[in-house]
Amino acid sequence: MPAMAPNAMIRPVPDSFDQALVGAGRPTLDVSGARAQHDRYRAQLETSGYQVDVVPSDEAHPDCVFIEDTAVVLGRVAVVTLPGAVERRGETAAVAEAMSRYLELEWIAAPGTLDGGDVMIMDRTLYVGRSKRTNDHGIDQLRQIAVAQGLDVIPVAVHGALHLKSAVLPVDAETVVVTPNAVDEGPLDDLHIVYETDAERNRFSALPLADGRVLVTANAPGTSELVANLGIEIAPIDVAEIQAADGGLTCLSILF
Ligand code: CIR
Repeated sequence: MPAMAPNAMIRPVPDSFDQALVGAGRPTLDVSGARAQHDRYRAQLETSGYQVDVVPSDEAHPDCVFIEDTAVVLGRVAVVTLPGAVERRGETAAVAEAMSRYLELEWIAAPGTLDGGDVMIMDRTLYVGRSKRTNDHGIDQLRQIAVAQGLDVIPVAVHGALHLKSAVLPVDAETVVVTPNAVDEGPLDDLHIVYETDAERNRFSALPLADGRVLVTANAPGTSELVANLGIEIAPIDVAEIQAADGGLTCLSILF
């Protein structure tokens, strides 16, 4: 029997994207630019071998393109999150319905909050950011689901970034690129760390693709070169309009 293609679930950029949440100030967000960049991101997923599944976007939720935050896939289970930002809680229902066609569902419930951008899976370990969006109740609920599958959960305090994966990006099975002074690095002891350069602070993001290449943000060439020096084939992509709304490369898809 031929192997099944891995799945990538994405959500298109809504017209309301210019109202997306941003941490600092109110930058002008370019909806059509973000959409063009998202189209190229989708093309990269498809070229690399992902079967791409599109959840319709939702004008009532300007941040819905950041689908990663709404569900975490652990084996045959999709854990539907309770996003830390109240404005984003209505994003989960459509993703849960789409996920239910493939996987069993579990749910994070109040008072727990969890954003998928805080969950980094390395082999059998889940590193989970304790951040503005993810609290200890959310981490405990995720731990219960993870432990049932033989997975470990290690909390990581995030103090200088929106999510754990805003500042800690896996590029291979044991290497992460880390933004200095953004998270408590103690829990990352078992991993090989490469540091984002100071000149490119908060610009580097990465997503390992299905064909072994690693998608990297085009506006962080120096840090990307450090990754390439590890023998990793990098594929730069410009997602500056997505980054303007505090997003990176992981947040635009759920891979399973
Ligand atoms: C937010 O503030 O929730 C969005 N504007 C950005 C979310 C980015 N998500 C992610 O990196 N996982």
